[in-house]
Amino acid sequence: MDDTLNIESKLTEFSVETPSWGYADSGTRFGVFPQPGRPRDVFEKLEDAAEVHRLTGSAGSVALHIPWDKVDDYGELRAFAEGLGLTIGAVNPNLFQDPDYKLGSITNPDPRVRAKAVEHMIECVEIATALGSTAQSLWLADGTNYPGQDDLSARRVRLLDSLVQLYAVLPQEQELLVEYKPFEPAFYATDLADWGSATLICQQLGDRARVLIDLGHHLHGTNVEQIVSQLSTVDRLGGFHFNNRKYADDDLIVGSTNPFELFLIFNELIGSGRPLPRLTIDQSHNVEAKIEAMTLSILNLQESYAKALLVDREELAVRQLEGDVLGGHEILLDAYNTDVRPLWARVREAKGVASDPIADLRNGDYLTEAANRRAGLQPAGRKAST
Ligand code: RM4
Ligand code: MN
Ligand code: MN
Repeated sequence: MDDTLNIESKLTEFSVETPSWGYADSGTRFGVFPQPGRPRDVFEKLEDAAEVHRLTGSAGSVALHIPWDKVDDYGELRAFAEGLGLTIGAVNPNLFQDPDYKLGSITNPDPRVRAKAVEHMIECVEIATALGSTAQSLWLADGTNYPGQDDLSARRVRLLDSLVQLYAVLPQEQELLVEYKPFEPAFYATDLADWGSATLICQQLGDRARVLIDLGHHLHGTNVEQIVSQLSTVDRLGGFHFNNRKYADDDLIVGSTNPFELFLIFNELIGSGRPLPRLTIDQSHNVEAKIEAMTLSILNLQESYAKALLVDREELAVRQLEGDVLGGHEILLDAYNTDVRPLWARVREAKGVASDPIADLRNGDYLTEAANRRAGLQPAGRKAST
């Protein structure tokens, strides 16, 4: 077991990216329920992210989605973020909303559409460079709905060919994170459906291509912590999209449905002996209060991480070697059942942030002031991006 000081210094360093899209209005297929004070552009999303960071001390970086967060002047955006004490995290190209992408983006049978998609990915590399970001994070909606709709092998060739073009222009300081998802929006064959497919592609691309695990992107029963272990062993684990689900890609607050899985994931991350990969939240808050949802997500991540740091790894190894089936399991339960909230309150206080972030948010003025400031449709004096 790490000693207390060592654990506290690890907690102090703990850092998670929050997603710009998790602050904005979002909804289901059936409706969108606008919330008072919701940010109207990326600048206001950054303001909300800064509030979450002020409360938790672990959320100093914000992932962006392009074109949702497109602006005319990225120098201005970067300076604005830095002024709030934030950095820009991974840049996510959006390859799923343009009508041209109806039959896929970089695997589309039409070479014109593929070229357009590659061009957008390259544009995102340039945007990341201007913003000081160090990652492209790629999720493809590409796939087919019916057997025979397209040639599976031809789509695989197009996928690699397009990504090779992207990887060729990726600056040294940027990495490529490749996300997978078994279904939705494609319901027969998704082009990057699982961690194996994503790993093969990364291995064909190069060392800076790594797999990103989204907790909502597995079929039921999948052992996600074992995927962590597999990918860590071959140094292909690039990062996480944290959220929680009960059914499919529900994008609910991380740790809300299956906190034990979250703990086991951190247990594998720490057990791998490697530095933590890029940790990002990927949630969309439809009925819950967005800033509170994000704050609670960070707190749940903080607590899972602390519990996993408490695992007595030496004793665990002894019991595993002895073949003590439940002895090892009980070591994990000991750590999981520890109340780490006082520990985190101490760490946050030492960092000068809130010891009780949710109470601080609820009792503070930020939410009311944001609702007052953001009553209109368009932020005053700021031009909408083109
Ligand atoms: C997808 C996937 C991507 C995210 C989009 C909005 O399901 O998780 O990471 O960018 O949703
Ligand atoms: Mn995701
Ligand atoms: Mn998702």
